[in-house]
Amino acid sequence: MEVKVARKILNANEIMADQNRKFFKEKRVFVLNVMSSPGSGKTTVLERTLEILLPDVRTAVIVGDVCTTHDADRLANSGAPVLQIMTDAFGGDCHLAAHVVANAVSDLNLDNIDLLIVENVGNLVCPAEFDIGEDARVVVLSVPEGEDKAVKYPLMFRVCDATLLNKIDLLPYLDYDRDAALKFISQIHPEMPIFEMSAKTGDGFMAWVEWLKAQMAKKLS
Ligand SMILES: Nc1nc2c(ncn2[C@@H]2O[C@H](COP(=O)(O)OP(=O)(O)O)[C@@H](O)[C@H]2O)c(=O)[nH]1
Ligand SMILES: [Mg+2]
Ligand SMILES: [Zn+2]
Repeated sequence: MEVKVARKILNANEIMADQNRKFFKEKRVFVLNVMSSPGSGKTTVLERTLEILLPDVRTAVIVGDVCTTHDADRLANSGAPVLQIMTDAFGGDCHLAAHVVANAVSDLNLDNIDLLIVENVGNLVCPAEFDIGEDARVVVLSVPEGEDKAVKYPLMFRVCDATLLNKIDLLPYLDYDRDAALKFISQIHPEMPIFEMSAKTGDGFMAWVEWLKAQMAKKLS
């Protein structure tokens, strides 16, 4: 019974996600879904990414958290239009569903936007199951989380198009086996690009932003 209900919810989500995708295509907006566990550095990575992208790439951001507007406040400093979704209004969901994104998007003017970034709720499990109508998905994995998260949360790494391996500035302070981490990620998703970076120092950001721009060019050209 529970399985049937879960399947129904996911099917309804698929239909809504397809509608979102159609709408984004009409608006010629590329949508990036950014996922990770809490604290791996999504907001910090996005702050730095926006610094590089703006003003050339006209970007808007939707941020999902259970509570608070902390992340929207941080990202709004970039000057980009930012909208915070607080999922406690939707029963405290630990992911963004397609209809929640559709609702938020109706409050944004996408006419002059090329890129819509969605910072998902911090969680390595169910955000991977909910298509929101995005064009690309990335997972931020930070070094202090350990080497083996890709094999512990394989769906997340399977559905993503790239891994942003963040906080490499901390490597000298940790017993982190970089080769093992890269191997685990490749085991789950062979050939997936892995960008090793530090949102603190800015290391590795150019390669990541070039990749993102190339994905956008594929859709929007
Ligand atoms: N040392 C270091 N700290 C980072 C880096 N990126 C983010 N942080 C810190 O990690 C904490 C969580 O970052 P945040 O961006 O809020 O993570 P989010 O919950 O995934 O959005 C903050 O204290 C950040 O300053 C990084 O590359 N290196
Ligand atoms: Mg955040
Ligand atoms: Zn959830």
